Amino acid sequence: MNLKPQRNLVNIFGFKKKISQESLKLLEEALYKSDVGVETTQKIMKALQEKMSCSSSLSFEEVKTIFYEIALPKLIALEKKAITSSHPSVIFLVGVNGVGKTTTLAKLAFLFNQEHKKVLCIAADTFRAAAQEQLDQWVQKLNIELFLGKMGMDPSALLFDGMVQAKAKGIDIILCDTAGRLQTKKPLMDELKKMKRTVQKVLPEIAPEIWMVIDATTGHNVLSQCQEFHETLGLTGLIITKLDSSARGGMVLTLADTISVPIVYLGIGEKSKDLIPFQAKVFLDMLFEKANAEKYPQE
Ligand SMILES: Nc1nc2c(ncn2[C@@H]2O[C@H](COP(=O)(O)OP(=O)(O)OP(=O)(O)O)[C@@H](O)[C@H]2O)c(=O)[nH]1
Ligand SMILES: [Mg+2]
Repeated sequence: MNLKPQRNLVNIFGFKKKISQESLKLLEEALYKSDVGVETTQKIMKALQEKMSCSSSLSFEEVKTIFYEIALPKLIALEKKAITSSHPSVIFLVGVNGVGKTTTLAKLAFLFNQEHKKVLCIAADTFRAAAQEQLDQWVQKLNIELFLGKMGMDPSALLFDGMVQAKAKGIDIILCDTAGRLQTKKPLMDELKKMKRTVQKVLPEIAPEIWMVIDATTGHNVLSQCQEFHETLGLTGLIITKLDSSARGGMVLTLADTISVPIVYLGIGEKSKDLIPFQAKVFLDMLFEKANAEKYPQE
């Protein structure tokens, strides 16, 4: 069998041929290369070895069954109902640069708007030129309310004013965009802490949701990024984006091995409808069947 190390599980398991003892090593390599974590990979390899001690080769279905047995419980543990019953819900999207925060914010606004919730987006990325216009373009297209401020202003000050307005208008869901930042830049991380405290100044009874947006193509750096953001802010959810373009979904299993923050949504494209709630079984099916992506809503 010609099993080249591949970058995604679709390609690893996309073959329908038998797996022999010799090809197991290649399979292990391929799992690592597609960012499946060490712990999960070793468990899978051990289970495959045990199974193989009884027969000289394994079918695709047998390998898939073992993978599901090991990965599914881990992923089910990461499922969470996205929105709590608090009113209003305040959701921050945080993360490093360019992962898809603003796009995901627009997708969430679209989703909640469709559920007939009153949504306000707060454009609190006052750092990157054009960040506010980017969000403005999205919300105009979707006909959703936006609170804007001046470039360069303190994002907490902008947030405070936006929160006061949201409270006065009886908004159900407040979505707050933030500027991308590296987890190693302490002053910028402190700025996010300050923003979190600002929510409690206006709505003392509300614990904001802090969702970290992660680009599926990030690779191993994702762990240190996630851990730092989690330590600083107490993340309450993760959103994995760009699963359509990379299919490196194995990194979700690495996350499951090391961090117990639930995954709330998956980004599967650049359009407003390309956001799906995280469901463990659906996600694993997506990894195994390329065609499955077509089953999900597209514009
Ligand atoms: N293919 C694909 N592209 C995405 C997805 N989500 C976001 N993008 C693209 O990723 C790029 C960056 O998205 P932004 O939303 O600007 O990312 P950001 O995190 O807000 O960036 P900064 O504010 O600069 O930190 C854009 O070209 C988006 O269209 C996704 O799920 N799939
Ligand atoms: Mg942005």
